[in-house]
Amino acid sequence: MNTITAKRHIFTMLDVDGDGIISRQEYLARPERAAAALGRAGDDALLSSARTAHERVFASMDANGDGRVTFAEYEAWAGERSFDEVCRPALGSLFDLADADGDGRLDRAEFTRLRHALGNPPDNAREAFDALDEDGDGHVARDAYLAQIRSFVTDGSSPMAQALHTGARG
Ligand SMILES: [Ca+2]
Ligand SMILES: [Ca+2]
Ligand SMILES: [Ca+2]
Repeated sequence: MNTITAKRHIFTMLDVDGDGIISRQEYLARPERAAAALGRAGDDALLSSARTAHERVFASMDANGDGRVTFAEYEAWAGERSFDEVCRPALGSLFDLADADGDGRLDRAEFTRLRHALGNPPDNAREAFDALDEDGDGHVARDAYLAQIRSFVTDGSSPMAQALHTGARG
């Protein structure tokens, strides 16, 4: 998969209503939806961090500040630098919401709940987990998880790109 295809997949996943725009509301609903599905209360400290991280991502993506991110804006923005500076904390914050026992790793149940919370199809959850759990110990570490998403976002080359919970398929 090339970079533009990977970006297109991610953009489509974030444009929940399919109108060709990632609205501020659509994007900021992600941590809320994840927290609700993962049983986190509205005043959970991890949810506060997730909200802040997502606000930062949206402000960074929305180059002209009109509250709407077009594909042109997204495409120009997405890359290694934006991933490391603003995406990584947001994705990490979702990981932390899902890490129920706080050990810095997701087991299969935690991982599956996170995917579900972010609206990914359940059919390939097993394959996705197996691909990420490279040493087969039943856990996916935070760094490994974020590194896989980074490689997909920045060069489209993650070995299990279609199964990552970025929602990308194909
Ligand atoms: Ca939309
Ligand atoms: Ca905009
Ligand atoms: Ca855990």
